[in-house]
Amino acid sequence: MTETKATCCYCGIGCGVLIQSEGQQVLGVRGDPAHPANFGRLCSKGSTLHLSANSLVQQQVRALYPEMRGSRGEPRLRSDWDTVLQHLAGQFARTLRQHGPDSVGFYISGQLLTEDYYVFNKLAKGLIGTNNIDSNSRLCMSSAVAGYKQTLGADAPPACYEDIALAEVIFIVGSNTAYAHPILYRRIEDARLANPNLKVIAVDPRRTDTAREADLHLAIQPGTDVALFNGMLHICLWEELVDGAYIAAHTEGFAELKQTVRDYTPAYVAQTCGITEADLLQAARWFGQSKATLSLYCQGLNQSASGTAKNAALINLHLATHQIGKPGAGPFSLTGQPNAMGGREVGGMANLLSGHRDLANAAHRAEVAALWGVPEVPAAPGKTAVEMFEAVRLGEIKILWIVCTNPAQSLPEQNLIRAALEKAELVIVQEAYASTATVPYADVLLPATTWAEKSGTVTNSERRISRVNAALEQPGECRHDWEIATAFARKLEALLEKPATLFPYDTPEQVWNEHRASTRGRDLDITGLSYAILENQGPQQWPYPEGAAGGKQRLYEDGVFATANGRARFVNTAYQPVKDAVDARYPFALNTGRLRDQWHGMSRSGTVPQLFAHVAEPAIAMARSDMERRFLNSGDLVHVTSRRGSQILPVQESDEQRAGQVFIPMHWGEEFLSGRGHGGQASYGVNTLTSPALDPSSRQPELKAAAVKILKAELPWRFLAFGWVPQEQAWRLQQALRPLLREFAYASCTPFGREKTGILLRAADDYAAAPELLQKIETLFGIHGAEVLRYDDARRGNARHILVKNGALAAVSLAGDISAESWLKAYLLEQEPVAKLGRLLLMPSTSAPQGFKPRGKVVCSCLNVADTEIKATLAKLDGSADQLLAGLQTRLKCGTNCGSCVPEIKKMILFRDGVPA
Ligand SMILES: Nc1nc2c(c(=O)[nH]1)N[C@H]1C(S)=C(S)[C@@H](COP(=O)(O)OP(=O)(O)OC[C@H]3O[C@@H](n4cnc5c(=O)[nH]c(N)nc54)[C@H](O)[C@@H]3O)O[C@H]1N2
Ligand SMILES: Nc1nc2c(c(=O)[nH]1)N[C@H]1C(S)=C(S)[C@@H](COP(=O)(O)OP(=O)(O)OC[C@H]3O[C@@H](n4cnc5c(=O)[nH]c(N)nc54)[C@H](O)[C@@H]3O)O[C@H]1N2
Ligand code: SF4
Ligand SMILES: [Mo]
Repeated sequence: MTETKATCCYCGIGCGVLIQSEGQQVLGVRGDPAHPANFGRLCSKGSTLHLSANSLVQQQVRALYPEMRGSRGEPRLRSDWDTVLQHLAGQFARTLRQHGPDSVGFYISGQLLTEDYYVFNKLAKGLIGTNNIDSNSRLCMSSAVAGYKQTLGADAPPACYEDIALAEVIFIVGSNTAYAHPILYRRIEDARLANPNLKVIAVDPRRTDTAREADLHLAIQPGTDVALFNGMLHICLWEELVDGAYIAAHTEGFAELKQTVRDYTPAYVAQTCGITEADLLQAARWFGQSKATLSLYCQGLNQSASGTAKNAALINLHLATHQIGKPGAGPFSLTGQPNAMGGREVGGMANLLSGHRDLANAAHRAEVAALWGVPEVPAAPGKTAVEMFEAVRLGEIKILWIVCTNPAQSLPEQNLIRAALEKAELVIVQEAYASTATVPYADVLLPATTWAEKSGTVTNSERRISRVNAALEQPGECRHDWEIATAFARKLEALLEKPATLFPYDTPEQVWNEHRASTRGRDLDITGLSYAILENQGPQQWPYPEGAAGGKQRLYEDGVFATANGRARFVNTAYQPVKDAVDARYPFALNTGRLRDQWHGMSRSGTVPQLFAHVAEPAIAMARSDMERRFLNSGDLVHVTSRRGSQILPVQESDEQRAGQVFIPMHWGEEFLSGRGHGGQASYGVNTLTSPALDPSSRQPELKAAAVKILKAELPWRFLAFGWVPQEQAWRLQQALRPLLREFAYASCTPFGREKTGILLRAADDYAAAPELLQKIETLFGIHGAEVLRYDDARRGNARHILVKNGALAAVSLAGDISAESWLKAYLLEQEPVAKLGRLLLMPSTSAPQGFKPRGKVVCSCLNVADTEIKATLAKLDGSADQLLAGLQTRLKCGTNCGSCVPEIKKMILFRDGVPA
C-alpha cells in the first residue's frame, strides 16, 4: 500500500489527507498529521473520501469517455479526444469569426486546481480575447473579495487558523461553522476548553448547531447584518471602545461613517434586526472590549444583494476598534470551496486578472498582456455567473463551456438557467461525474480527472498553498482539466494561424511557475516558493516573496494596508432590506444552505450511503408555531412557491427556525428531488425558488433570501419503494430511476445504508399511478417474480409487495397506505428475521410487530452509534454537560473519531429531559 499526500477536495479549510492506495484502488484515507490545517483530523466528509473513490461506485457514476452529438435531440455518442477537440476548435473559430470574441463564455469553478484555473483564464483572456470567464465563486466568495478590496485594498484574508486559539471573542456571522467548516470548528471547541473565558457570539437567523453552542446567539432577521454592525459601531462610539489613535494613524473615511452610524441607535437596530437591545449591547461590548476579537464569516454575509456592504460594515467595525493586524484578531472570511482562493489569485473571473490585478485598471491589463506576450487583454468587463446565463438565454453568448460546476443545480432561478442551456448553440460540459443535472444539456461531454487522480496546488482560507498529488492513474479516457484546456488551445491556435503557442505546458509545475512569475511585486507575491519547497517543507502561506524565510502568518501587523496611501478605508455602509422581500402573498422568508454531511449537488458525497444517516431525505424546515397555524404535521407535503417557481417538499418541524422563516438545504436538486411540478411548471429542486437578485458591486446573487408561500399539497396517494441493491448496480439504478421521478407530482430518490447500499424512492400524487409505471420501478428494485409476497387491495388502491432473501427483507414497495413504512424500513435496515412474523408481514397494520425495538437514527456515523443507544446510556449517567459528553464518549465511543457529531450529541444532552436544561 502506498500513501500519497493530497488535500481534501471538499471545503476551504483545506485539510491535508494521505490517500492509501494499492494499484488503482483507494483503500483508505487518513488526515495528514503534518498538515497545518488539520494536524491529522478529518470531518465526516473528509474521512469517507475513500468510500467515494471506490472503483465499483466510480465505474457507475463517472464520465469516462469524450462524447458528442450531431445535433440537439440526438443522443451523445462516444468519441475520441482528437475528434472532439478538433470539432470544438472548429466551432470556436467559426463563431469567433462571425460574432466576435464575446460570443463565447466559460463558466468555471473554485474546485479547480490553481493550474487548471490559470490555463482557462489565459485561454479566454489571452488567446480568445474575451473576459467572459467567471466561476461559481461568484455565488460564493465574490462579496468577500469586494469587501476586502474596498476596505483593506487587497483580496487577502488577514488572519490565520492559529488566531482561533488566541482570540478572546469569536464573532461568527452568517457561518454555520459546525457544519460547513467542521475541522475549524474543532479548533473553536479546543479553544473554549483551553480558555473558559472565551466568548463566542453567533449571528444567524437560524439556531444552528453553531448558534446553539455560542455564549450569545443573535437570531437576526434575514439580511439585517449591516444594521447590526452599524449599530454595534454606534455603541462602541458611545462607550469609547473605538481606538481613535489607530483610526487617525492608519485609516481614512471615518468621519462620514460616523455621521451615518449616528442614526443606528440601539432601539432602531434592535427593532430592525428583531433582537433585544440587551443582546445588542452585550455583543458590542464583548466585541469592542476584548483584547482580540476574531470574526468568522461566510455565506450569511456573502450571498446577499447587500453582500459587499455586509462585508465592509463588519470590517469597519474591526478597523474602528483596532481588532485587526494582531494575534487573535481580524475579519476572517471562511472560503467555501477548496480552491476558491487559488481562483482569485490567478484572476479567473470576469472582473479580475492574474496576480490579484484588476481588469478595470489599464496598467494592470498592460502588465498581464506583457507577461503573456499578447498585444492586449480586452478591457470590457466580462459577464458574471448569473449574467452570463442571461446573455446565453438572450443569444448574445452562443458557446458555453462549463467546467467543474453544476449550474443546472446550483444557480438561482432554474427556469431561466434551463432556458439558457437550451438556447445555447453549443454547450460543453467538462465533468468528472456523468450523473449531474447539467450533463444532459451537454452537446459535448469532456471527461475530467478528479480527487486522487490530479496533481497541482490549492490555496486554503488562511492563504496556505498545498500540493496535491495523484494516487491513481486517470480512469477511462479522463484527462486533467489543465491538459484539456491546453490541448484545445493549441488546436484553436493552429486554426487561427498563430505563429507560436501561448500554452507550452507539459506539466502542472510549468503552469504554476508562470503563475508564480505573475505575482512578483503583488500583495500575494509567491516568488520565493516552488513546488520543491511545498513538497519538502510542506504547505506555505502567502505572501512568500523571493528571499523570504517563510510565508506570512498574519497581515497588516504594521498598520500599513494594501491601498495606494497605505491607509485602510472605512466604507460608508447603509442598511438595505433584502430584495425579494416577504409580503402578504409570499409571507415566508426562504433561507438555504448546507447540511453537515453533504457537498453541493452531491455528485460525490451522494455516493456514500452513510453520509445520508444524518439527514436522509429532502425537506423544508419550519417552526412549530407556523406549522400549527397551517395544520401541518411533519412529513406532510407542501407546495413551496416563490415569485419564480414552485417545488413540492415534505415539511419538517424544526426548533432551529424562527416563525416566518423556512429553510431548504441547498443540496436537493433534480438529481435527488423532482416531480412533475405544479401548475404546468417544472420543478428542479431548491433553486427553482431562489432569487437572482445581485449585489451591485460583487454581482453575487441573494441565495439566502427569497419570499415564498407555503400551501399544503393535497396528494393523498403515496408510494414508496426501498431495498438493498448490490453495490455494483446501486448507482446505475438510481440514475435509471431519475427520469421516472418526473412521472409523479412529487418524488425523491436517496441512498441509505452503511456496509450495504440501499436506495429509497418516495413519491406522491393526487391519484394512483399507472400499474405499469409501478411495475417498472419494482422490477428495477428486484421486486418481481414468484418469491415476492403480495398484498393488493385494488379497491382502496393499497398494495404491499415484499421481497424476502435469506429470511430477511430485501426490498419493499408500498402503495396507497404507507403507514407501515417505519417498521418495515427498520426490519430491512437491521436485517431482522421475518419468518416468525408470518402473515403479519402483509397485514395492513401501522404499528410495529410486538417486541420489535428499532435501533433509531445513527448519530455517530464513524462509529455507528444510534440515538437510542445514546439516550439509554444518558439515562444511566449523571453530571454536568461536559461530564455527560465525556461519559458517552468513553462508553459508546460516539463522537471520538471525526467529531462532526459532537454538536448533535451535545444537543441530545441539552434536551435529555425533553426540554432544554
Ligand atoms: N457540509 C458542507 N460543508 C461545506 C459545503 C457543503 O456543501 N457542505 N460547501 C462549502 C462552500 S462552497 C461554502 S460557500 C461554505 C458555506 O458555509 P456557510 O456559509 O457556513 O454555510 P451556509 O449553510 O450556506 O450558510 C451559513 C448560515 O448563514 C445563515 N444566514 C442566512 N441568511 C443570513 C443573514 O441574512 N445573516 C446572517 N448573519 N446569516 C444568515 C444561514 O442560516 C446559515 O446557517 O461551506 C463549505 N463547506
Ligand atoms: N440555494 C443555494 N444555492 C447555492 C448555494 C446556497 O447556499 N444556496 N451556494 C452556492 C455556492 S457558495 C456554491 S460554491 C455553489 C456550488 O455549486 P456547484 O459548483 O454547482 O457545486 P458542485 O456540486 O460542487 O459542482 C462541482 C462539479 O464539479 C465536478 N467535479 C468534481 N471534481 C472535478 C474535477 O476535478 N474536474 C471537473 N471538471 N469536474 C469536477 C463535480 O462532479 C460537480 O458536479 O452553489 C451555489 N448555490
Ligand atoms: S473540514 Fe472536512 S470537508 Fe473541510 S477540508 Fe477538512 S476534512 Fe475536508
Ligand atoms: Mo461556496
